[in-house]
Amino acid sequence: MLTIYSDSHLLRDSKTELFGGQLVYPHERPTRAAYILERVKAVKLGDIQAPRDYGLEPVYKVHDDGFVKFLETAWEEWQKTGYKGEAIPTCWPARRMAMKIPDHIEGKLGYYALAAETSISAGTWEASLAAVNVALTGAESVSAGERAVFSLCRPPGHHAARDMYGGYCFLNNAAIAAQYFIDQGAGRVALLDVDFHHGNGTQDIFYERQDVLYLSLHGDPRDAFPHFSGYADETGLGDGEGYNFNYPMRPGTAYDQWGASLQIALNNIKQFSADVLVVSLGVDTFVTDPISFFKLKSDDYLTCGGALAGLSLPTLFVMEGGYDIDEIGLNTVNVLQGFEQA
Ligand code: Q9C
Ligand code: ZN
Repeated sequence: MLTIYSDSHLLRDSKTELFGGQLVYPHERPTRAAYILERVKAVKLGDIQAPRDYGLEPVYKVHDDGFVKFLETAWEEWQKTGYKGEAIPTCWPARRMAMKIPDHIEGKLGYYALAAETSISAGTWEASLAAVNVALTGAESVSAGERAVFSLCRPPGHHAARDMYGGYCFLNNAAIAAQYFIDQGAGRVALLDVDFHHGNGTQDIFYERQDVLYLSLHGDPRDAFPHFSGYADETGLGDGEGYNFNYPMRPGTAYDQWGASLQIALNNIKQFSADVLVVSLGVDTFVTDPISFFKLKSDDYLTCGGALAGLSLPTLFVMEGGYDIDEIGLNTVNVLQGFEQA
């Protein structure tokens, strides 16, 4: 399997994550991608290619103009205030408050953020844009006839909505790739999200559309981030009604139950008769993940990959989360090897 990778992810190296009331070194860190790349090389998964540059046009197809401009300039604006730390929102438009975009960076951060753990730091914009190019280059290769491609994106993307960032995500790599497939003539794209967290951003982007089917297996929002999205009764709206499937699961879920939900999701993808599959691939479902509560084992990722291959669709894997860094290479590449060996 072909892997798309860029060293530009190194530009995203925030020093702070607001976690448990403390500022800690982020779970979402550069070694994640380094260890995955190392495993790709160790097992000789296939060629590794650098991304091409697609510019901002594909980004604007999925994200709001003001939001993109905000991300582009946020770090510079924040630095001008003279604050010493990284950019973290502290004030939000909560219930019954004005949904107007303030001029001051403090207000803009609150307007565009969906959570406070994700600091904006030097290089965040550049790395986020590079991750989009990694996803798009993979999509282009799949469009050109590759059976499956792995886009080793970092930072991740599935929490980024049309006009919101957070959950370690800024631009929605998988959603931008899905839109690219549609623009290349695909009639129906299935976007299956197996990251531990609900991909609220991806759901938001396609919620009123029936050309992109979104399905997500994740920690129940009663128990897990992002807490305000991901319930089973979120099924789509308008034209998109019936084209959004959520499979929330409770703490302690192991592969017996997780795999059963996966089979239901795969059956829904078959019924939809998708032309292409995008997989938002997170391995934070792993038993020893430091921020999650599912109990998947390393071998379960081989089984999962095999099940995905059973759809017999052109497939783009887009990297999302996974924070047990010692095992992230093994677990991620197991999905890809399970897929290839099926
Ligand atoms: N107590 C991704 O996996 N904070 N994002 C969780 C847990 C945010 C995860 C707090 C987790 C975001 C792409
Ligand atoms: Zn996650």
